[in-house]
Amino acid sequence: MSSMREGTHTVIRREDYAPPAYLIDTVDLTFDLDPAKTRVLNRMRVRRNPEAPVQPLRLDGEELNLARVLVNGAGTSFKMDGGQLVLESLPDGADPFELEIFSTCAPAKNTQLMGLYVSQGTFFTQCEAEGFRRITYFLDRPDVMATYTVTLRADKRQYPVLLSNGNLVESGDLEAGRHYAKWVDPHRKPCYLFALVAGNLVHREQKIISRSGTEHTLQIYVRRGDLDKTEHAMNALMASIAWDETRFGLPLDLERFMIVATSDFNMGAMENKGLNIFNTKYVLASPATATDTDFANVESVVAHEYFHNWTGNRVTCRDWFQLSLKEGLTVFRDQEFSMDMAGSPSARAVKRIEDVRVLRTAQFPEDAGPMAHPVRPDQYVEINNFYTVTVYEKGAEVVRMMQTLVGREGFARGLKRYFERHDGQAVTCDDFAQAMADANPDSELARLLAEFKRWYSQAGTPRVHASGQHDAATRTYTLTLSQSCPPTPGQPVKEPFVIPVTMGLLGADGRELPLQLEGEAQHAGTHRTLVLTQPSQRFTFVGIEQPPVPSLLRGFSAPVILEQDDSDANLLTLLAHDSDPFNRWEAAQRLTLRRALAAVRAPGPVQADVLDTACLDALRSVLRHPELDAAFKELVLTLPSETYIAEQLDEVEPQRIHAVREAMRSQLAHALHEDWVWAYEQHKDTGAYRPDPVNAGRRALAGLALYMLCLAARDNGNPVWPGKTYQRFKDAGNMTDRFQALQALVGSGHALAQEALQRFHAQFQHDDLVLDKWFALQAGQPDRGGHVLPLVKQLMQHPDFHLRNPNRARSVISTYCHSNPGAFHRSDAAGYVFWSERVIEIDAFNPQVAARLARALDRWKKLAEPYRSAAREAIARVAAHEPLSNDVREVVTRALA
Ligand code: 0A1
Ligand code: ZN
Repeated sequence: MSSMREGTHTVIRREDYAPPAYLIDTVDLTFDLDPAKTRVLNRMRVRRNPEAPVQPLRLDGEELNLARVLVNGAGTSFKMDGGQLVLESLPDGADPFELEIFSTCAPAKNTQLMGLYVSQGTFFTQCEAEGFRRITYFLDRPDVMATYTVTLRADKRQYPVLLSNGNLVESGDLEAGRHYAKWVDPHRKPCYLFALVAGNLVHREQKIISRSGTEHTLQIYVRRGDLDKTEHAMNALMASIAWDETRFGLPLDLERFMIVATSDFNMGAMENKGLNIFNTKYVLASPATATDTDFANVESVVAHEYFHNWTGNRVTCRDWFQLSLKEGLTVFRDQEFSMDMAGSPSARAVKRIEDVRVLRTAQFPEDAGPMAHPVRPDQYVEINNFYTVTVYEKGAEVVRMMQTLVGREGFARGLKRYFERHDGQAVTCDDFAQAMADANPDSELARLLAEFKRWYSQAGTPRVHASGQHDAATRTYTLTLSQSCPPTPGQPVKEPFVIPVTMGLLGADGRELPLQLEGEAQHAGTHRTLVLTQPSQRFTFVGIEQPPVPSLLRGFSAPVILEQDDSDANLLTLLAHDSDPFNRWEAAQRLTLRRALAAVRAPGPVQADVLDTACLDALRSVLRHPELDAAFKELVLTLPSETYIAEQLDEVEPQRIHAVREAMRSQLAHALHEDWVWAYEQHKDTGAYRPDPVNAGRRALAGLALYMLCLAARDNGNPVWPGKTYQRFKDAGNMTDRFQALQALVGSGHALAQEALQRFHAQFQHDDLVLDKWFALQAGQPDRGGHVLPLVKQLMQHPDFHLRNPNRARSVISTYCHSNPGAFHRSDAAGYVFWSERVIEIDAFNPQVAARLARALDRWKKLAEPYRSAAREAIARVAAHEPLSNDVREVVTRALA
């Protein structure tokens, strides 16, 4: 099968790392681009690595046709071993030699989208993690760094634009209507950062002068017709460049920085040196076609890829186990950038809440399931399976905790030290942590470095149990914090973690109390960070007259589950008064979660009144609050997701959770009806479209209000709000308002939804990214009597559905399997059967996309019967299928273990 790896599913282990036997100093590549058969001439200067024992040179290759191998211009003997090209008789000694390899590949047949492939008539590459070996034979590992010269030759009419990393040094015409371009990248790089693009593209260009006075050219390449959707990405790029210089002193090190968009891409985007390649989803945005969320995503992904230019490219990973070295750090940097761009403290908090929501709904389940792995994994079968929320988002939390322990300035100092030491090198997570600690020798991080690094080596989400005791006689409050961490695959026992717990104490009136620990000469303000290092620790605060209300883990200062059985009264105080907006939001989440869990666990049918008056009143007062921002209100008024509720339970009955959450939503819709009307009227007009946090927040709240009003109308049969919603849908001046109105109609199952969906399709049928939303909205809608699965099957028959396009496949299939638990977990098992069929079908041409879909049943062991047995059967069916990629096999094997 062409899409299968040639090797078997060997386990790669971190402890087996050995330096490369050879080093490659320069690479000179010449491409004769042809979709059916591209010729690649690869001339390398190679030498033995003095640090490694003498051994044969083994070059990685995959799906290549080898034509010629020359050493110093002469033919040489070689053998093939499991896809590798093995050269045994190479010149002795330390002198470099010239190795020339000529091979061909077939980009048009490359459906995996790894290596060199064709999308809509344009050539693209994707080399991370191990795609370069699908272009030429090479030492495909990140610790082999070389300088690249690349010549591209292609038909001039079909491929007028020829791009690669670095600077264009030469270009011109060739015979037979062909032309060429020669690019030189002055920076040494690992091959996973190689890129080329050839096609008929147009571009937006911007010249900028950096702080040091050098000029740079920024370009964004897209298909003709998309140019008017690139302004936002260009602004984001300029803002990212300015931010990295200001906050960390890191300048752009290239004369030319290019972004190219493709609609066929497995992931979000890729940080190839000087030539980032993006999924169109994260480049293109216009008010008419993109929502506020899309605008925010474009900004943060552009920033993320740009920040990799230092964290990832200038300093890269020694091996793929160190992936979080670049990813955790770069996610942290893009999160900080977005917060700094957001401006106000409240807008910063909104961003933080959104990030924590992702962590808790995606990473926590991963850390508790069969694919759990440390931020720095110890082993893998297929590295593509480890581009995970653990490596990315939990990795970012680990970096954030370092910043908490050394302070913002200390962190900038640590990053500076890291680049002074390691610029141009391929290093490890240990090297990063060491630089941070060494630059902050008096910090808690330096003192506790070895223990802190358990965050890199131990998987699983720690639980922190908090209990407090007030002593009126001594006027003290003793807070006991205990930690534990459940076993994860291969790690039955855990050592204690270093957990920074940022906190405050509130009086019953909501005022913040001064925090003075026993033995301290004076108080340290009203907000401080306790550092937990032991299984259990006590902290005694003095001068506390009354039992206080603890506000713990402010800003979500550590990626842990906080177990705190404080009273509803305490939560209501925090919701009303906490100076930390994160914990204010968290108080509302805990209040509603508590009620949801009680209703799920209660015997008998789900009752309509899951939320009590106190809870509804508290939510109402947030909604009506004169000072709080709309964006924050929207987050508080959004109930915990079904996935998050499920995670709190030992045994999951997905249909009951769905029913409880729907009951809560409907209660909110009715009990707060007048308030929703008010909220909608107050926030519905945001004037000329601007995607800033204030305006986006107003739209988000208006959108939620509209949804609630349509939900209420569904129950009372009043046509007024659906009618108004349809009108708003038709008249909307931007995609956010339009799509929210459409969501409200579809989500409430109103008859007008069909008309609106048809109209929307007719209006946007030529815009792929908008059509993705149209598909996803339908596949993700609340289930009514099992109607979603047949609809999903029908959507797959739609002429606009293309299984081979990852965005489109995800918009229907992943939305259904990953994001619509109420519709996916059917008691007749049809959802799981559908899932298994799609995993197998997609695996035959794109293992990466299939393996991600395969993760939808990760948490099957938690399911109640009959779901559990049906899920196991479906997974076993996938596991038994032949052939199966290493990617999917690793996921299903671990799930069944
Ligand atoms: N390094 C990229 C993510 C990425 C990884 C693998 C890919 O292969 C299809 C593509 C992109 C990032 O963090 O943005
Ligand atoms: Zn990244």
